Amino acid sequence: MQMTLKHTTAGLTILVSLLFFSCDFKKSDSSTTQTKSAKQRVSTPVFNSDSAYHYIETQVNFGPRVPNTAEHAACADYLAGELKRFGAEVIVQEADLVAFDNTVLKAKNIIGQFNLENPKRILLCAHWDTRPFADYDKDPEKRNSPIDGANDGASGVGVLLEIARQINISKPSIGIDIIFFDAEDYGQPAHIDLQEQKEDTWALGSQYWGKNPHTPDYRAKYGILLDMVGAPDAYFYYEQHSMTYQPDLVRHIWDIAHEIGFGYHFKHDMGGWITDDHVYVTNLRNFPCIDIIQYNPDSQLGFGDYWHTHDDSMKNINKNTLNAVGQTVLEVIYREV
Ligand code: AHN
Ligand code: ZN
Repeated sequence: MQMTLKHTTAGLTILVSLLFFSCDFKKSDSSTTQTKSAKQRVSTPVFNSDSAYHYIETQVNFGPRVPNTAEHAACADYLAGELKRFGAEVIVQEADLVAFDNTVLKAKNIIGQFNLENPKRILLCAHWDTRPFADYDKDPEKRNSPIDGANDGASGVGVLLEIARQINISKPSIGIDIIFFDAEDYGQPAHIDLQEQKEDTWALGSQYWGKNPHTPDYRAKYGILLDMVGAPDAYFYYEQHSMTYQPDLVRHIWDIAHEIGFGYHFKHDMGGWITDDHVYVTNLRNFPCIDIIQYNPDSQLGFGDYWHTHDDSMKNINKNTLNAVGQTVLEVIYREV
């Protein structure tokens, strides 16, 4: 008992001193930046993880957001409404997309544009749909029902809605586009037999947008995709496609995370090759988009054990992780002048 107590006290002391250290660091850093470019640099807002958590919970409360369901339609209206409330110019891009099993998905990519007058832009994105099956659930009877997708889906969107709210309060110098991609998670299950393996069955919404951008010839300086950014003790590694697109950008973002005190979550180490929305954004639109995605080198599938199971519920969401990702992305965009 006593050992545990001592241990905890020591841990707390280290935590408190780290907090002070990172505050000091931030202060001196922003004042240096201000003297260099006093006109343009807007100081970075403080990310509110309670707020992000609320946006995730609201999405989950609609029920699974599987295309062609009433829950999906209701959530689309909510997401577009929130972006409008935060001052974005909103476009809802609708498309009929054919899934691996030939289901026609009534898909909606939800796009919020900020600082439209600025031609220099950064794209922030996440998928908002949820997987129609729980193919990796340990209970075979539950594998055919759709998941809550609290982390896989709602977390990235929740973090980006909080970023949108902050952008509305204090405008960054650069233009920002936020896209919630649909139909990312309707991909062909890996272990269905008697069925030929099809290509490009994941990320249908971003594939459509990549070929039909909301603005002709749309380009950003770079993009950041958030996927599964809310689980407790999540680690983010260098995703391998992202490293082939722009390794300096990946290192820059990870360096900022370390500098502002979130090195615990951002590992300066190689992760997996993950087929996700950023691959289609990069290849179809010709600018680098990198993926911040939870990676678990010890697990067979590469993600958390909750992945594509019914354990991906609100119990799988942690505010410290949301804060680490949200504050890092805010810092990255407010440093752009
Ligand atoms: C595959 O593993 C095929 N896709 C990873 C992207 C993904 C699925 N993200 C969330 N769900
Ligand atoms: Zn998924």
